[in-house]
Amino acid sequence: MNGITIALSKGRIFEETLPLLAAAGIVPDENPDTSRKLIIQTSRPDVRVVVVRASDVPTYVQHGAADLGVAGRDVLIEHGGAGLYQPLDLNIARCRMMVAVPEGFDYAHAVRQGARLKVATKYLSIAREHFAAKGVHVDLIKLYGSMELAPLAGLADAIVDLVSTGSTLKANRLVAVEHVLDISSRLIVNQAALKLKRESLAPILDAFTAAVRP
Ligand code: PRT
Ligand code: MG
Repeated sequence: MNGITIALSKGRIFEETLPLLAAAGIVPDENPDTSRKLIIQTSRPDVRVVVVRASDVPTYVQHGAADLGVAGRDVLIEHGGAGLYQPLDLNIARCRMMVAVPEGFDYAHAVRQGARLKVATKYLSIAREHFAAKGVHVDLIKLYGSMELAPLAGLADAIVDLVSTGSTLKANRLVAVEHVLDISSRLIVNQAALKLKRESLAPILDAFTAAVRP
């Protein structure tokens, strides 16, 4: 493949990357939220978009199946970042990773007592490091989604999840009790592609850099 392949996930990352792509003269032919196509051509014959799960974006770029991608800091930390350049924070899809518990659960008290907490999360590495640094004893339970249900169903005492507006926590009578990380999405580049396709990639990287909003 001589052209450029960009890996994006549908939903917020696709939507919020559109203005940056436009700044590089790239307009996708279709929106993955309404189309079922997984390979989307663009206004530039040499550029295509592949639509993958958010957590699969680093894998496509690492292995060179995509030259570029956009992925959340959460996803990148869990992936580990091997084979990736991460040249640019795009400042999009922003949110916070938080520890949350059911309303009425005294988290601070439980921690002071040295209680062993059951914590459900999709983000095992981030959670492990967070609680280790705080000296909090936890048993981590891996989930793939809907973390908010875990404390309500009696699976866990607490969750580690992403929060943006806070309305999901509120709707499930959970409260955030600890900040773990500020999250935004980064541009990622395959390390070999950066050398081999430098001439075609550099203008796109420059356009993205100029279009990032503080
Ligand atoms: O949905 P899928 O399982 O395919 O993958 P995904 O959930 O990882 O994808 P997607 O598109 O939902 O998220 C992609 C990236 O967007 C994440 O990796 C984050 O970096 C970023 N992001 C920003 C968020 C949010 N904001 C966010 N609010 N990702 C998820 N959420 C979820 C959160 O997990 C919780 O369930 O939205 C809910 C909370 O939202 P509020 O507004 O109610 O607080
Ligand atoms: Mg999602």
